[in-house]
Amino acid sequence: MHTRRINWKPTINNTRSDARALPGNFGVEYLDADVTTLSDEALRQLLLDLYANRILVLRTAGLTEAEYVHFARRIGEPLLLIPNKVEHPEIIPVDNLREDIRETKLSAAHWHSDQSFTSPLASVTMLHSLAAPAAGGETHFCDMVAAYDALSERTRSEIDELEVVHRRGVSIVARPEEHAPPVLKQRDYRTVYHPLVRSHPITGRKTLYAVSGSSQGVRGMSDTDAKRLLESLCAHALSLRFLTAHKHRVGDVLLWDNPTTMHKASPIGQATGPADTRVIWRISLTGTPSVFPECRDAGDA
Ligand SMILES: O=C(O)CCC(=O)C(=O)O
Ligand SMILES: [Fe+2]
Repeated sequence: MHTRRINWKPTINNTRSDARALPGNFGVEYLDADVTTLSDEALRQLLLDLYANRILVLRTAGLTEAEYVHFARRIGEPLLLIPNKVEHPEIIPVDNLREDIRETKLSAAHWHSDQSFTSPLASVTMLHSLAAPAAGGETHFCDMVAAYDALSERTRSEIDELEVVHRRGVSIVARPEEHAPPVLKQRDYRTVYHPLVRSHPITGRKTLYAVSGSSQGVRGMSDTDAKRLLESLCAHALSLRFLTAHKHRVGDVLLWDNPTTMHKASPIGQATGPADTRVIWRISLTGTPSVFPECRDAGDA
């Protein structure tokens, strides 16, 4: 079936008077975002801003669990990764309150794209900040579209058709000190293949995808060659000009587009008081947002 894709816009959208570029290399922020009253048209525009800018920060006065989940469900289908909240299993608490935070501290401190070891992968991930430490706790991002665009034509033609082998665990390009081996469940041993270069399902923009995180090899390539290739693409993508970081403030809802970004958490110690407490509600989504019915058959968003 023919699917239409939305024209990509290269700059931040200024139809909203409260939209402004984030201070780093990329990203956009809405200063006064009432997500509970967004029309479908406003949500389409919000998502186009997200896709064009990779990350979008909504400054809110704070959302209830129900408001947050309702907003998220308009953007995709929540992945029930750790269904430990009885009423709203869509919400994954990310905090530094627990005593044993070694795993929490390191499990997301390596460059990755959420759920790249599964199919479908995560489309948009959202973090709503309830408590923010005075120092540290930023989430770091890498713009994989800009990284792809900056490759030479020759490299692009060499890698355009390659498929990367993904499996949960420590990627062959990871720095072990940044990546604690995850505790694996039976389903995590499954291998999936994702294109190294993907077209974004909504915008059609080409992007490098998840060179770090769960990458274990390249289909049809020796381990040595695959490691060399993925390491060089990773080093390229992690050049300073493609990086930014967001410092969370209470009330922020940070959204990112997993297909076109990698991210990592900053390791943070256990909270000792309000000044260093970090409490975030994470929701990761999959699928195509309902407000883009024309893109429904375009594959993983
Ligand atoms: O805590 C953060 O800043 C990011 C968390 C993260 O990447 C994850 O939970 O997958
Ligand atoms: Fe993540």
